[in-house]
Formats: sequence, C-alpha cells, structure tokens
Amino acid sequence: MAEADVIAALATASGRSAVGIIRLSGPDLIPFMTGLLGRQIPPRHAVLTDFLDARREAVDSGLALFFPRPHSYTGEDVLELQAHGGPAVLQLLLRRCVNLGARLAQPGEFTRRAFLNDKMDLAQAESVADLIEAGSEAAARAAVRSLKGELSGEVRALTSELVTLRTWVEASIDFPDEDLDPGDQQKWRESLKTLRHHIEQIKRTAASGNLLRDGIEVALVGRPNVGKSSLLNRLAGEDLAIVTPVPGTTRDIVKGEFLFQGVTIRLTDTAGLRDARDAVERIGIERTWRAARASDVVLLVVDASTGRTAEDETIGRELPPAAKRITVFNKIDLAGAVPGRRRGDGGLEVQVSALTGAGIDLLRRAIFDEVAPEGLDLEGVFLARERHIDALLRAADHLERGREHLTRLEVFAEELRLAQRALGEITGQLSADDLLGEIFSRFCIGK
Ligand SMILES: Nc1nc2c(ncn2[C@@H]2O[C@H](COP(=O)(O)OP(=O)(O)O)[C@@H](O)[C@H]2O)c(=O)[nH]1
Ligand SMILES: [Mg+2]
Repeated sequence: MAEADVIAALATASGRSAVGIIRLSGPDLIPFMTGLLGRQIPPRHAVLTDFLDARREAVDSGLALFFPRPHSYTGEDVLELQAHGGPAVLQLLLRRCVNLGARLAQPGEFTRRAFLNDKMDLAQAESVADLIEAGSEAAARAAVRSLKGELSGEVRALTSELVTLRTWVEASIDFPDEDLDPGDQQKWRESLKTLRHHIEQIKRTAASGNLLRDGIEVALVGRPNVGKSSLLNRLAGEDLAIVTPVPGTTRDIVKGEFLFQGVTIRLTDTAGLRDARDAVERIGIERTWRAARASDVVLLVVDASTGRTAEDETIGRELPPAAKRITVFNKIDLAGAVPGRRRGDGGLEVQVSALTGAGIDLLRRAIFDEVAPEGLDLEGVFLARERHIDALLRAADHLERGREHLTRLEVFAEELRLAQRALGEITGQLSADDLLGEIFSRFCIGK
C-alpha cells in the first residue's frame, strides 16, 4: 500500500441535494466502520444503517457500502456513506470521520491512490477529471474511452512495437565486430516508419477528442455597424446582443455559443473597431483585441453592400496572426449577392446575411472546417491532454533523430530509449513526483 493515512471527503457536489456521499479510503477502515456505524458491514452490500456520533447517537441514517482492499476504486479499503444531502449533516459526518482519525482528502487524492495502487494508469486517471468536466455528450463519450484505457492501449501497443525494435538494435550493439547487415537496417527503417505512422494516427484521434472537450473560440471583429452583433445572434440562434443602426452599440463583450457536430463553438461579440468616442468604448475596443488574441478563429466582418474598405484592410492587418481568419461579407441582401464560400488571398471568405439567415449554415461549417479540416474521427475518439500530445511529439522527434543515425548504433539505440521514455510518461510508468502532484491537484476534492 502506497500511503498509510485515511482520507475522507464529500464525493458529491456541496449544496443541498437528496443524497450526499462521503467517501473514505485507507489501509484499514474496520475501526471507522465500527465507530461510524457501530458494527461491521459485509463487503459490497448496501446496508441501511445509522451514522453515529461520538456519543453513539444517530447523526443521520442512510446507506453504507464497504469495499475491502484491494477490490475498490483506490485499491485500499473504501467506505461510502450515502447520507441525506444537507450541508450541515454532511459536515457533521465529515467531522466525525476526522475525529476518528481521518484527514480531509486533497483534490484528486482518491484517484491518485488508485493510480499508485495500479488500479489505473496515469492517462486513465486524468480522464476521470475530463469525464467529470465534460461539457457535452460527445466529450463525455471521448473521456470514457480514455478512462477505459483506449489511449493507454494505443500507447502500450506503440511501446511494445518500439521495444521490439530496441531489442533488435541492442542485440546488434552487443556484436560490434560483425558488419551491419543491410537487411537489418531495412527492417529497422520499416519499423521506424510504422512507429511514426502509428504516432500520427494517435495524434489525429486525440485531436478530435480534444476538440470535443475544448470547443472552438471565435471572436467577431470589424468596424461598427457591419452586423457583428446580428451575426452573433444568428449563429447562436438567440437574441443575445443588442442590435441597432447606431454605430458603437456594442461596448462590452457578449458571448454566445452553438454546437456543430458535437463541438461547442463559443462566440465573442465585441465592440466595433474605430477611434473610440469615449472611455467606455476605448475599454471595449481593448477587450476586442484581447478576445481576438484568445480565439482560434477570428471572423472579420465586413459590409458586403459597401465592399471591403480601407478601414477593413487596416483591421485585417492588425489581427493576431495565430488565429485562423474568415472574412465574412455580411448584408448580401443589400448587395444583391448570393451566399457562398471561397478561398481568397487573405484566407477564407464567406458571404452571408445576418438579417435573412442566408449563408449562416455555410459560415457555421466554415468555422468548424478551419479548425478541423479533416473532420472529426468520432469512431473510437479518445481524449488526450497537452501533456500526452507533447510526449508523443517528443517520441516522434527521437525516432526521427534515430533514423538519421541508423549506422551509429549507440546513438540510434539511445534515441530509441528516449522515445520509449517519452511514451512512458503518458501512462505514468516513469513519472516524477512533481508531475503527479501537478496532475492530481487539478482534480476536484472527493475524486
Ligand atoms: N440589411 C441588412 N442589415 C443588417 C444585416 N446585419 C445587420 N444589419 C443591420 O445593421 C445594423 C448594425 O447591426 P449590428 O449587428 O448592431 O452591427 P455591429 O455594430 O457590427 O454589431 C442594424 O441596423 C442591423 O439590423 C444584414 O445582413 N442585412
Ligand atoms: Mg454590435
């Protein structure tokens, strides 16, 4: 057992609810059972019982469940008390647990113990947090797949391919007198190719999962009165921002969102960009730039009835280069133009009318396509974190460097070893303590 003390936490959200669950985990919970319930209960059976205070008076009654080690979430003894979900009751019970010798759990500590006791690997442990935080059905499904070990499974398969290659190479190092067999080198080269291909594939699947989890940030920018707020309302399908013919109507940030193929697309409508007339507008304009810098896609809205103006060009030049840009020609109803989408010099251009709704579906898809040009791989999609992607990239780098040194066996072997180490970080085979601390501290308490 990795840790010795008993931890306790509220496992359900705080606040009032029908049921509130307190969870305990530790190497030996028999004394806690006796203290809290006045008796021992059989493993894995829901037992209706009183929860007792120090004077053996009932604080509440509810269901108790006991999972003896090692067959529990954490791998330790786990006791769950399903009490009434009032904050006062639950506080009393928690305090009672502490009096009996437990301490309050830190964020993610239950899952951390599950990891340390080999109940799950690191990638799976992280997906527990992702699942809890999932904001859409599709994101939840992707997190569950990671939790069930799909990402870990892929990484393990990759690792075992790599280990095979390493054994070949290491074996050749041990016989330095023999000439390198060209047949061997060909075999290694092919193996490297397969490995890199496999990494690419994992990255692609993970990118889909991440998009489901993170969504797409979109900022609407442009001159006053080109129809940014109307467009936000249209895209979100709701009257969120105030629309008037008066330039400078929007001064604060207005947010809306819609779902496209399960991906949350979050919109930020901003103040029109022009020389500010007053302090409030100036702040609004600053926020516009901030929103643009924080977004994945910027919609540069221009008025189709006047065409692109010099001011539009200026704004376009000042947009953050990192974000994808779509120039939206709005008010095509006034220009007598038809909805459309084409790739111009300055990026994608889409013709719409926020007033009539023409071209809006085109625009929705265009936003999605800019971020996910290959679409989503929804079958078998799993979530990966930045940390995982970074490790995959480093593994790919080492393989690439290894390939450049096929004839210098020590260097080649070392690169392969480093590649394997990078992969090991994903599942936590070789994770440093500070990394673990960092990962689990982002969990909620009770998980
Ligand atoms: N004819 C027409 N008018 C529009 C369209 N989009 C917006 N407008 C009008 O343009 C004016 C400014 O719109 P608004 O959304 O407030 O622009 P913003 O200042 O860029 O946010 C309002 O009177 C809108 O009704 C459009 O597609 N066609
Ligand atoms: Mg506006």
